[in-house]
Amino acid sequence: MPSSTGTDGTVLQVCPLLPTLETALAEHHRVVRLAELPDPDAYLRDHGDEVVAAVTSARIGVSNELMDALPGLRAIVHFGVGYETTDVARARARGIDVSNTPDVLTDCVADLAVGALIDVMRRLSAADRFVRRGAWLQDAFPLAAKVSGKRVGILGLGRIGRAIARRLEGFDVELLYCSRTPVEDVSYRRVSSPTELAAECDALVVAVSGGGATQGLVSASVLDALGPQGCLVNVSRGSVIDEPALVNALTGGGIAGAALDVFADEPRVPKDLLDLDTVVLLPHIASATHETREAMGELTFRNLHRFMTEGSLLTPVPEH
Ligand code: NAP
Ligand code: 8YV
Repeated sequence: MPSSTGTDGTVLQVCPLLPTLETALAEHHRVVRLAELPDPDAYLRDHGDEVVAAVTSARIGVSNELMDALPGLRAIVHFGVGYETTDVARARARGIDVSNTPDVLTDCVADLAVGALIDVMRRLSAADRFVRRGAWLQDAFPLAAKVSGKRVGILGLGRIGRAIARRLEGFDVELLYCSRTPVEDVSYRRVSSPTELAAECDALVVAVSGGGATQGLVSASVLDALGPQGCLVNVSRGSVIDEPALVNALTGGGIAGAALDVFADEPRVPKDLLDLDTVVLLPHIASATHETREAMGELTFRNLHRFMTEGSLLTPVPEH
């Protein structure tokens, strides 16, 4: 298997992964599964220097502590497009390459975002609960908000943001966006700040990357600008939204509703949201289809395999 540029060192699997990915990794490489070791600390102490590559999920990443315990580490391969759980600058400073799985999940995340937007505006989940609890026998379900023709703001017009916008064009929606860099080849209007975006739209869809730079980007004042008729959709990361401010806005009628696939402290969801009929709560499932997870697993494997055989990654994360 190893070539002249490759390596036959150990691959550390940091957390449980897709079963088909785990099988492929184990078939082609010497893999140690950290979570299955009786004493992970002892393994890292005695064998940490044998590990050349770590495979992990976007949710778990590689902590600084783990990175430090692997002096021979040369690649970190993420299953998932987000990689804010790994300190990439720190990895780079040590000469460690980092990859993720862009593009292959874009369609599914965008599909879910549009579904979530329609759900929160037309109140589909709430209407389903209404029927199930027998309330329809007593009364008609209250009217909801129209989706087609509305103004939708996309915060973060990257791969996923653009795919969401493309889908919404089919709903004759007026699209606005905010991202640090202007996107040249779209006709959507760019506004200069998340607050301005929220003030100008009926629904705000959050698709920025996570991490320190976007922490709390959707602040209390952004939610205030969205207003009592406005809806929020978040398929990005929970950290992007000031979650206590969001809970206040939702419980106090500051915004009309929210559809949330991600939370600040997953899998824990703020208690106050659990009984709110204006909120759609999803367990981080935007990429969770058979087709997309297999494609993510395949790309993860190809990154790792190429690194082990040729010494380079297929989809390295961009320089910042
Ligand atoms: P991407 O192509 O890198 O897009 C990220 C976008 O965020 C870029 O347009 C970037 O534009 C923008 N951005 C970054 N910082 C910003 C800021 N401070 N203000 C405004 N815009 C900012 O990544 P992607 O593939 O679309 O994925 C986006 C994110 O979706 C991932 O990082 C991940 O967190 C999340 N995600 C979630 C799920 C899920 O299951 N819910 C699945 C996949 C991905 P500028 O740099 O020009 O600002
Ligand atoms: C995954 C994601 O659910 O790709 C991402 O950044 O958030 C999702 O696709 C998850 O992170 C896989 O670990």
